[in-house]
Order: sequence, then structure tokens, then C-alpha cells
Amino acid sequence: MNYRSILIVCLVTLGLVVAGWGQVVTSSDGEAWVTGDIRRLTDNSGDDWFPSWSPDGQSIAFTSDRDGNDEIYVMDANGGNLRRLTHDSSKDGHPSWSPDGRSIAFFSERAGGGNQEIYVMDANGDNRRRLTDHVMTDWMPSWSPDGQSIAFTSHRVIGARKIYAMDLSGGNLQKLSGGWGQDLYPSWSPDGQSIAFHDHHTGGIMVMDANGDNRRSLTAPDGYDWFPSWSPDGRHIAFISDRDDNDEIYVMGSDGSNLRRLTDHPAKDWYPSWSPDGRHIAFDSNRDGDYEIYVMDIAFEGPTAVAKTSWGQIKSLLSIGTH
Ligand SMILES: [Ca+2]
Ligand SMILES: [Ca+2]
Ligand SMILES: [Ca+2]
Ligand SMILES: [Ca+2]
Repeated sequence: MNYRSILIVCLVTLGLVVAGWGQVVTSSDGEAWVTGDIRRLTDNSGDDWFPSWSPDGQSIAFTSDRDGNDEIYVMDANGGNLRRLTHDSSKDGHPSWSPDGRSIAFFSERAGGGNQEIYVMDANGDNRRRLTDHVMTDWMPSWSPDGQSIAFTSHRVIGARKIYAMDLSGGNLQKLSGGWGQDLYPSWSPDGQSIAFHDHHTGGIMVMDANGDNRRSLTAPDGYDWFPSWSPDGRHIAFISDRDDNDEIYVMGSDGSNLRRLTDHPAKDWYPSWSPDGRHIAFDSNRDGDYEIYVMDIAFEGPTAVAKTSWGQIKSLLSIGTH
């Protein structure tokens, strides 16, 4: 960087601190993520988990046991207007919105015997229908960007959890990952070409073509990286890692480059879900005792963008934290 670039970076940093933003996280190549306010959206004694941002940006679905057992809820993205979508004494969890925002996939044990199956319902909880019917665990659904398929994790190969995909009738079942390892937490890339997932054998994040080919490793942590979540523009993947001794949210390029940490708190920070505009990440954390849903403001400044930032862009950047 030249002196002018350094001066601009300093001014941006100072401005963001004055504006209430928390941190400018840079890497050695100068690429920067700016993290801002963290807001708590829920406040109750139950555990609130697995946030999933709706495609229109207006709502966040999540799992909570606040009413005695795990159910799916949805609230406005500011935490208001809470609605409960499921009413069953067994576990319901891990909501995933369809790309058109009309439906939510989730897993439920309502079929009995502690057997988890994948279901889909309308976004208001109506029209629930079951997609899987297998004695072994089926869970963690992730909708394809074209809305035609749902990837999920299943234990139906004895001793190995694998990534599968099916159409919306539950048919055309395809096993996408092979071997005897444990593959979990599929996340479909926004262009539909790839699926990221957690490989429990290496502990890292892997990615494969959407047909299961070309499996390759993105991270190789000393610990575990899990729950990848693709950014809406497809350029980045957020995930959870314990590589720094407590569970934090990290982000990296979708090729595994430029990894950096976004949260810094001794409590657990889990399950990132991007807002559709890429400017916020919802997650859950037990930093206030039990698990609650939080939203963190973020802004990405590429490796050359900061150096080229104009005063107009600085003003624009500073206004990101307001709604
Ligand atoms: Ca709670
Ligand atoms: Ca339930
Ligand atoms: Ca099952
Ligand atoms: Ca943490």
C-alpha cells in the first residue's frame, strides 16, 4: 500500500469506530471484512438455534424449545412478530427456506421412534408433507437454488452419514458423497453448481460438484470446521470453527482462501446464515446464558477496494449499519 491508501484505510477504520462498528478485520493481502453491531433478536430461557434468513430478507426462521420441545418459529428480521409454525411433541428443527420463500424444509421426529425425516411446509406452517421414509436419520436439509431439489444428511449407510439429494416429491434420491467417512451439513452454492459440507474425517470444510463429483478440501483445521453457509453472491463461505479454542464464526473465499474470524467471544457462536443482501449474518450464541439468535452487521472490502475507496464510498460504508 502507498501512503494515500494507508491514510484512507485509517480514515475508514476511524470512521467505522466512530459510527459504532466494532472491528476491521484485515488479512496480510489487505482484504478486509468490517464487522459491526451484534444485536440479540430473541430473549427467553429456552434454546434458540439454527437461524435461516428468508430469501426476501424480511424474516428469520429458527428452532426453539421455549414451549417445551423443539419447534420451528419465524420472526421478522428485527426480532418482532414471532410466529410458531410447528405444534408437535417431538423434535422439529433445522429450517431451510425454499428460494422462492414460499416453503420451509425441516426435519422432524414426529413419525415416531426418534427417527428423523425431512418435511416441507408452507412458510406459514400449513400443508406439511413428508419427503423421506427411512428407518435411519435424515436431517439438515438445504434447498437447491433452482428450488427443485433438497440436499440433506442421512445415516442410511450404516456407520456413515452421507450427503443425499432428492426432488420435492422425495423421489429421484441420489447419494452424492461416498466412502465410509461422515459428511454433514450440506450448503448449496447460489449458482447451483456446488455443495459445501463438513467432512468429519478431516474436520474440514469440503466442496463437491452438485452431482457428487470432484470432491476437494477447502480447510484442514486443527480441530473442526463445520456448518458451511454460502454467501448470497457465491464469493464466500461462512462456517463455525473451534480452531481458536472456542466456537467462533469464520469466513473464507469460496476457494478456501483468505480465511478470517468474524466473532470474538468466549461463548459458543454457531450456525451462520447470511441475509440476502450479504450485509448481515444471523447466528446463535450462548453468550447471554442460554442460546439466542443474534445478527451481526458485516461489510466486505476486497483487496483493492479499500485503497480505491472514495469519500462517497466511505460515507456509504458508514451508513451500512443503519436500517
Ligand atoms: Ca433463548
Ligand atoms: Ca416439536
Ligand atoms: Ca429417517
Ligand atoms: Ca465464540
